Amino acid sequence: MEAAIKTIVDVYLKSSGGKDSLSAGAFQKLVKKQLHNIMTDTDSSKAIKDMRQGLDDNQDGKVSFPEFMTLIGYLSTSLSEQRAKEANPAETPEAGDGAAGDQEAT
Ligand SMILES: [Ca+2]
Repeated sequence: MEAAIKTIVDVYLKSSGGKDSLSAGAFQKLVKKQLHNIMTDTDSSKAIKDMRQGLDDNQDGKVSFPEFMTLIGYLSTSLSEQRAKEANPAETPEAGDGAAGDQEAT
């Protein structure tokens, strides 16, 4: 768990060049490089741009660390719902709206 937290912070700071916010380009690069297995649409620059705008609470065009954590929280929630569903197929809880689309072939 501690390693996971450190990884998030390290990856963020590495991508931002040590700054407290990610530029549009840096965010795009980070998502494509680090999140392409867990997220769908990472090939689409427009989809990433839309996502960035959705995360950008203060509308400054950049993704601050708290804004970035919104994405991590969202992905973690989606993954946890997906795993719970796989473990208990009968219960089928209502999933989120599906950003974590790592469907495995059955
Ligand atoms: Ca922002």
